[in-house]
Amino acid sequence: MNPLDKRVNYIEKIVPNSLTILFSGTDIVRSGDQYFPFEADKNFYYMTAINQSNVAFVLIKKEKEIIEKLFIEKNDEIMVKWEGAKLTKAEASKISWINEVHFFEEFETFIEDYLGINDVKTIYLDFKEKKKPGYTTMAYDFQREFVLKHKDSDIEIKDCTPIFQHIRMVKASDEIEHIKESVEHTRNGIEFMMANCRKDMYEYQLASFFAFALKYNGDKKVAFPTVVAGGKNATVLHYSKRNEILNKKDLVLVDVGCQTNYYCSDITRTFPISGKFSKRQRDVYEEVLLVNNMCIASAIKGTTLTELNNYATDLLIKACYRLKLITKDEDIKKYYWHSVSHFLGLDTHDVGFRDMPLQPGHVITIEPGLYIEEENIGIRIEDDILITDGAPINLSVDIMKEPIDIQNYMKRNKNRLI
Ligand SMILES: [Mn+2]
Repeated sequence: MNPLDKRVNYIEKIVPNSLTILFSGTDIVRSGDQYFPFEADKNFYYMTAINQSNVAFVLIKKEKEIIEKLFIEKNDEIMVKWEGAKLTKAEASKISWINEVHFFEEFETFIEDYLGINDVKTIYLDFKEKKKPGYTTMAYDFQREFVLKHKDSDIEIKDCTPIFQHIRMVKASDEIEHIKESVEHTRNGIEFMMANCRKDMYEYQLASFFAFALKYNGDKKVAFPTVVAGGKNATVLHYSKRNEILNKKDLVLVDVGCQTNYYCSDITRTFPISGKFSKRQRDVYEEVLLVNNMCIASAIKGTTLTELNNYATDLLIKACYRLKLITKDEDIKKYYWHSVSHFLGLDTHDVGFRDMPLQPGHVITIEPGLYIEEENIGIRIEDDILITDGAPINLSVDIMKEPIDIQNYMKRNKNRLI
């Protein structure tokens, strides 16, 4: 689906005689003359497919006409020699399917002139979240200046964030392809870790195999900080220290994701550092795997994430009785306390509503876990699932999770180090 078709969904949801103004965002200083790698605001990217800083997109909805304009930065001759060229007008137009591309320096004049001669009732800005002290974005800056300049204006400023939360939930076929590609890179990285996992290795060393696989196979980025947690470290959900030694008696939990064309994957696998599960580890693992598979099968049209989590919790309670971990239902909180699912897309924790019935095109994770600190066991198994009209499709079906497959794979690769 080209960006033009994505904009159609948005246009249907806004009122006529309105202006929508979206900004890609600014470069953020890391330190000195260094900047963090730039990543465009995801709603802006969704609408324009452009990933460049200091770009504004203006969408005008009249009663019977739509006008779209993009405002990009001019190339500076000196900066081109240092950093390379920014998009030209023609390039920006080709990527975004927006015919009218101007330079950013014309943006303010254009808006003022347009408001001067047209009867605009509403301006949509993307505020994202409640303003925190000291936090600002180009949308907030625009609002502040607008209010100063137009004190007596009866134009209503509306937040378009909720509209994006709705339209981004349903993925088009190209978005699903990007997620699949991202999952494939993650599969490759996880297998690379399984093949090269050795006792007494540091967690960060195991993590480096994932980073290597992503970089080597197409310079891909991680979707979020890689979690590699041995033994009881796996009972910390977003454990990010990665500075402990992997003990041969323990399991290691890897929660990893890749970003491809700005679409994320988010996968968790847990495997034995020695290559072989102990009896107890395997018993707990099989219980989590059962819940993983049952929740995937239940991720059907019409259900909600809240319902899926209630279902997962019920199943995990039963599992904990079988594992002799609990004597009453409430004690499950000691061993499972997160949620079994979130939406996935341009963001790892993508926009969406937990109590809205799932529809075909939604992509969610299924990630039950059990965390038994007193036994140094933390297990989570996470897959990425596409909701359809029929049975759900497990996009990460090729990433092994059966204990026998993991053990055989690690055995076959026992000589691999890289
Ligand atoms: Mn997740």
